[in-house]
Amino acid sequence: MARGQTGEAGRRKANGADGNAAAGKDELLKYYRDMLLIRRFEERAGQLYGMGLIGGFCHLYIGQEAIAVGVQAIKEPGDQVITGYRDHGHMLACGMDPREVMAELTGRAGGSSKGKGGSMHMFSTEADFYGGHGIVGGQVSLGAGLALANKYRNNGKVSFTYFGDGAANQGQVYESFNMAELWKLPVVFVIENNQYAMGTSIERSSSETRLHKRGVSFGIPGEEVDGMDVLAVRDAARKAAEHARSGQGPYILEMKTYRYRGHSMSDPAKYRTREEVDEVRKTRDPIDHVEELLEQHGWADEAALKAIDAEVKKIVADAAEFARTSPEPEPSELYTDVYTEAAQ
Ligand SMILES: Cc1ncc(C[n+]2csc(CCOP(=O)(O)OP(=O)(O)O)c2C)c(N)n1
Ligand SMILES: [Mg+2]
Repeated sequence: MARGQTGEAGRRKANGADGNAAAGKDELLKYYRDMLLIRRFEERAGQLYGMGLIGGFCHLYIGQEAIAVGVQAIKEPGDQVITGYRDHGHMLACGMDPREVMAELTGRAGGSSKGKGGSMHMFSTEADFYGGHGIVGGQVSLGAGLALANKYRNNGKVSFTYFGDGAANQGQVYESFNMAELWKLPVVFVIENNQYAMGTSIERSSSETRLHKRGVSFGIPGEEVDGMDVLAVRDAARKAAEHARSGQGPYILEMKTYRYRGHSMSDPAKYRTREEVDEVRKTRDPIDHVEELLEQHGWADEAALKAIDAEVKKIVADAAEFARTSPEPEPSELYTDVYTEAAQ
């Protein structure tokens, strides 16, 4: 396992032993439920894909749930989120309707992009979610642009711009870093380092694998975070957002995480062993971790946790049914919502 991946330090911190990361009962239960919703939603999406109800690309977020949920916990209304194609979990964390997200996956009119965007192209400005982008690293410049707009409007908002370890090697990331620091833009760059870019490990593709150091030559501070620990994510995100919001410019958070499933839906997975995946699932799972904390504190017993799971499963089953029965878009929709009137 890569540097910083042992998880033990993160676990101790999450237990509040060093006084940094703690959460009350309601908060912890909410993080648990929100992460479980993403997991069950993604499991169901995988099934629908297998049944032929979803076509094209479909990148599941299973294993990385603590990141979207932990950052969401400290976001203020109006703070933007923008990410790549591994986006379903972010949309759910932002509060988008699971029905609309699932129906977009099945290409139906009830989907959030009216069935014309699919897995990688969903947006909801009401939920402060700006996509959903298929060009690796492309969203980083757009996220810096959102931050530029925030600064220009002096609205006190922060852009949370997510990208992967593979995207971290794209040139435009560094053009964006330069301008973001030069103009002190309110942006938090969240790198979801899940150790792999499609079929390539970070060790094989990166000369410097400590991605939080990638901002050093621009003067952007960065830190490594246990991305499997929702409380560590939340606390690091709070600190980074305060930095950005108070006019000090961008901040980089490297979230150490892991994706359990294949890159997309067909993945021969020759680049890692089954044992490696099993080991992470067994020892570092972000949902199991919160479950342990809840039990340790006596805040939820097995029956209470099962009830949450049942409630979440019901939401997901309802979303899947909606996604299966919503009609396909009318041919007349082919040219609608392609362009938009620019605001004056
Ligand atoms: C500019 C560009 N190059 C290549 C691709 C093909 N591609 C899609 S995903 C991906 C890997 C990116 O990995 P990472 O940034 O680590 O994100 P993850 O899939 O792990 O979430 C590649 C190379 C693309 N979509 N866009
Ligand atoms: Mg990756």
